[in-house]
Amino acid sequence: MADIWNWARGFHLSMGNPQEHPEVWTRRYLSQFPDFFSDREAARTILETEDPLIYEVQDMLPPSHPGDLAFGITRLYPGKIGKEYYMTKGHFHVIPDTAEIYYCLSGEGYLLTETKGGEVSLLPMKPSEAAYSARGYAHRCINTGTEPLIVFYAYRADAGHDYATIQDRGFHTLILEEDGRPSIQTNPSYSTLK
Ligand code: PAN
Ligand code: ZN
Repeated sequence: MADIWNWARGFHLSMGNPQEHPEVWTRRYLSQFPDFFSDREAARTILETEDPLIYEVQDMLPPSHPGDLAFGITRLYPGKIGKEYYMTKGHFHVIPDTAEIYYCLSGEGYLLTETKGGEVSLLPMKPSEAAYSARGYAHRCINTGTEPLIVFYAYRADAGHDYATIQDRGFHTLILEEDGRPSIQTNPSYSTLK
């Protein structure tokens, strides 16, 4: 990585523009995680004709030192797979006892957070609002608006990401569009998704 990221001495940078520091951007297309959506049939049908970009992440991932902070920007596009709004994969941290802070820059949606025991905290996100994902909680961004949902986040650098648990079990809660607005529903496949 370029010299700008001096984790030992500090640094500053301009953020959020994919043209700057393109090497730290990761893009997630539907074909990379179709099974995370509840309506897999709808995902498959879309993939027959296109592979939409669902979100992109600028992750300033430092070398894994517990005293460092990983941080970045997530840009989650608007759209739906079936009735389910575009969302990030979502994950637990490998070190479960690590929280994360999100700050909404633009757009609207939710930070869905929940424990392995299925305890849910659904946190709204609008510009200038922060959402705190407590330690032990998995987290996922959901865009319920018509513009990109853009958030800044920061967490302990060595926390690590566990996607497999979410891939296997799903989240307890789904946000689906019903009658043109977001509706909070229990995931009928929770725990049984394979
Ligand atoms: C965030 C997320 C980011 C993308 O940086 O990694 O929003 O979501 P997924 O990692 O679920 O694809 C974070 O929570 N880091 O720990
Ligand atoms: Zn996280």
